[in-house]
Amino acid sequence: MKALLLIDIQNDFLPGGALAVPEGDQIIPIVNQLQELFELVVATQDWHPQNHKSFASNHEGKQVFEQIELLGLPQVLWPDHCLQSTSGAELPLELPANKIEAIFRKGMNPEIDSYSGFYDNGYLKSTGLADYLRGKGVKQVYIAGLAGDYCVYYSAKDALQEGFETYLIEDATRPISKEGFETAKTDILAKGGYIIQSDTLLK
Ligand code: VGL
Ligand code: ZN
Repeated sequence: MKALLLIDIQNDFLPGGALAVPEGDQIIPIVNQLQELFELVVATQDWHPQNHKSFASNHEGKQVFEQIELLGLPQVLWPDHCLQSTSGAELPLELPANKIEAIFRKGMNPEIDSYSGFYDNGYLKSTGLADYLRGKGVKQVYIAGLAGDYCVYYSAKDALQEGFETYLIEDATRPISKEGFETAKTDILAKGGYIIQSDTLLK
C-alpha cells in the first residue's frame, strides 16, 4: 500500500501568506493530479498557539530568521504563522480536501517546534502518523508539500527512520532556501530515500 503525504500545504506558506515559500502555489496543480493516483492521501497541518516559542514575536529583541537555542536544539525564529483556527492555517481552497482521509496537526506544544509530520523536533511526542500508516498497511510513502527544506525534509527523514520506503516528489515541493534543499536532498538519498519527479507517477 502506498500513501501520499501532503505536508503543510497551508495558506500561510503560499504567496501572500505569513511565511510564504517562493513559488509554493506552483505545486498545487501537481499535487491535485497526484491525489487522483493514490488510494490513501494524508495531510499534515502546522497548528501553532500564539505563544509558540518558534515565533520571533515571543522573544524580546530577536529578529525573524535569527537562530536561537530551544530545549538544546537550534531554532530558527519565524514570523507568526499557522495560528490555530485562522485562515492562514487552513488548507487552500485550490486543494480539494475530499480525498484527504486524515489530517495530522503538529506544533501545538509552545515549548518546541515540530517540523516533521511524525514527531516534534525533540522527539518528545509522536503525532501517531507512523502507526496510522502502518495500521493501513502502508509500506511506501510519497511526500509532497511545503517547505522542502523544513517540514518536507524532516518528514521524509522520519518516514525513513520509521521504515517506510520514502519518495520525495521534487517538483511537488518548494524550499525556503535553495541551498538548504540541496543539502536536504543529499541527506535523504544518503539515508536510502528516493528523489523523484511527478511525471514518473503521472505518465
Ligand atoms: C515550516 C517553518 C516553520 C514548514 C513550518 O512547514 O516547512 N517551516 N513551520
Ligand atoms: Zn511552524
